[in-house]
Amino acid sequence: MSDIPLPQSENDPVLSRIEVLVADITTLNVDVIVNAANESLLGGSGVDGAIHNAAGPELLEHNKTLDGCKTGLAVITPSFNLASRSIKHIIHTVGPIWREVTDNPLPGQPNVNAKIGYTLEDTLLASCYMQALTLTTNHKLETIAFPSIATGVYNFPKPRAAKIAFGHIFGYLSNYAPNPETDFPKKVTICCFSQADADLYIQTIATKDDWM
Ligand code: AR6
Repeated sequence: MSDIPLPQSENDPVLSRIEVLVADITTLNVDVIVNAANESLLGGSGVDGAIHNAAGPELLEHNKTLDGCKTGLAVITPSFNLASRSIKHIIHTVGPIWREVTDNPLPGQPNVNAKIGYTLEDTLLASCYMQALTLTTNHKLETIAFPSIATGVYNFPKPRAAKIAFGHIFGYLSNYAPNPETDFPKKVTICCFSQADADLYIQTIATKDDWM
């Protein structure tokens, strides 16, 4: 695992609460980790498989009692075997499957998303981050780690996903949890699974004033 210093983080009180790591998310020392799940919540490959393996079969049994989770929404569960580390909870969220051409989400009406320059997938991915952060606030959890949701099996373009992820994490902390003494979460980890992904986030953050 490598801890990567962010550009300008010393001078920016919000940026100093965001870190980028290269790691297996199940090994982190945080209160809650986010799972990039599918709508069944019954496990899969990628980070979902790693989290189910590490949490153990009780997680699957628990999730069978839930009614799944729609794309863009999030649910919180116990962490089962991961509690032996510091991880107390898992937030399962379902990222959008990337499609090159997005259908109009409201047939017969103007496609508002397309007109203002973002796709339905962008909105749904943003919602994953906002929902997970809101659960973290409501459950008073201090530290949360995100994988790069939807950028594996679901094929969301990585540079686009990095902007959405960082932009919404930064925006959420700035607007909804500005005081780390009293607000939750206090710290957000972006957990990458390769150095190349981490480099992309560092670049995205370094150029944030150009695109945010
Ligand atoms: N720790 C951190 N990040 C990881 C890990 C790990 N252990 N393993 C993979 N990644 P993906 P998606 C990264 O495919 O695109 C599953 O089958 C990976 O490199 O896990 O949202 C679900 O059940 C990538 O950057 O999730 C769904 O069916 C990121 O995690 C579907 O895949 C997300 O890749 C969800 O697809």
